[in-house]
Amino acid sequence: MKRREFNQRLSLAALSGLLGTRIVFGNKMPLGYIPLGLQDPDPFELFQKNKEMVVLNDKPWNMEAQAHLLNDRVTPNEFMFIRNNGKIPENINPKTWELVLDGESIRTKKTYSLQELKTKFPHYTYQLTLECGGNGRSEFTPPAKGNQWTVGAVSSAKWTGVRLRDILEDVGFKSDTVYIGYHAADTHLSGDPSKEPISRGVPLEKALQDETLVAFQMNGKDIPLAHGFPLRLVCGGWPASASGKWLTRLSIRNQVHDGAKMGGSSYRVPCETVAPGSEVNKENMCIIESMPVKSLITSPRSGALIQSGQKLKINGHAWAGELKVEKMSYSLDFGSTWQNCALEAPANRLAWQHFSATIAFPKKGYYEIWASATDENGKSQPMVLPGWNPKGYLNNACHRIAVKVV
Ligand SMILES: Nc1nc2c(c(=O)[nH]1)N[C@H]1C(S)=C(S)[C@@H](COP(=O)(O)O)O[C@H]1N2
Ligand SMILES: [Mo]
Repeated sequence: MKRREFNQRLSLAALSGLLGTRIVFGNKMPLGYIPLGLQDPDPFELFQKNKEMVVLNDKPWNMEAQAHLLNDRVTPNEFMFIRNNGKIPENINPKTWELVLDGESIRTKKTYSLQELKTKFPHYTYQLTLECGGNGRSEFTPPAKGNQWTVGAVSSAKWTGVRLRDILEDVGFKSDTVYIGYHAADTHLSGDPSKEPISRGVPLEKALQDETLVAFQMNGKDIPLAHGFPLRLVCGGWPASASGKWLTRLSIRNQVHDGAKMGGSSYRVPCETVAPGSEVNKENMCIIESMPVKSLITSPRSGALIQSGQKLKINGHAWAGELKVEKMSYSLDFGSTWQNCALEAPANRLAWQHFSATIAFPKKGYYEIWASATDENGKSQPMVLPGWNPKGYLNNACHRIAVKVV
């Protein structure tokens, strides 16, 4: 056998090993060719995610958790969903990273280095719940386009940074200030440098809240790359699209920010309820602000088998955007009657709240456990589906798990 052939055979075997299956027609593959299946990075390794996370899209990367993965009180990186609209920036250098403050309503335009931000302003740490506006989209009918999130596009990590308010007060803003818009270093999928993948923000009142951070740490470490390293805006309780990752610029606007994905039907819902499938005019679409009341049973996972006569402890989290969750209930009979769960206070404002209950089952058989939270204004979750909207946002239907008592 010629040495060349021998090499190719060897590498074919090695490549098959890496792919986890044999390469059919591998003998026809050009010498030195790397199969596409091995060219894409493994996202679990790349982003240090748990293997049970679910990849919804790779261009751009979108990944969600499953309910049982979100059992921690504070979400660790491995279970945090990733929602990207563009390409993650490359070659990030935190030593030269800058944050520019500009806009029509700024008093003095200013640029801070990352180091300056960290040394000039006091640091604060809050646990902040971030839920994608489209979490739960997969359940809507007629279906809505976009990532088909099930229940796992929500997280509640601890964020450390400086207050956006302190920065805004340092640069000074005029009395006509309406909105703070963010700009970031990620790039548009088209490759067109004049386009931004996303540039949203929040009204001044939200920007001035104690918990609105320009963060440089998540769970006590540098923010992981996929979640906005080295600097990120974090606005807990609002659709997570308001929390700009890879933050490079904040614009103090004298109008509602008009960056990418602020207009049209992006992160907007009909101002008034509409019939499923309706066309809605632009003027009748309102920007999503505080997220609605919602909860998730994170233990046990759906499909659990319970021994007859044994009690089952369930637990999970509940959150209600800017509001507190006041009451948490579960139902064993498809929503006919409800029992109270024990509900803890949040670690701080805008953090989710932990709940638990111990359930005794009357007899053997199939059950569903439905969970419903009620916010401090008395609003509860809808049992099956909330109001339909063109982009499939704000599905806060009761989370349900199946159990069998055997
Ligand atoms: N720069 C930038 N910021 C962004 C995004 C993005 O694509 N680019 N996606 C937004 C959306 S839609 C969501 S839901 C959250 C997701 O945050 P995570 O990936 O850290 O979970 O980031 C928001 N901030
Ligand atoms: Mo999102």
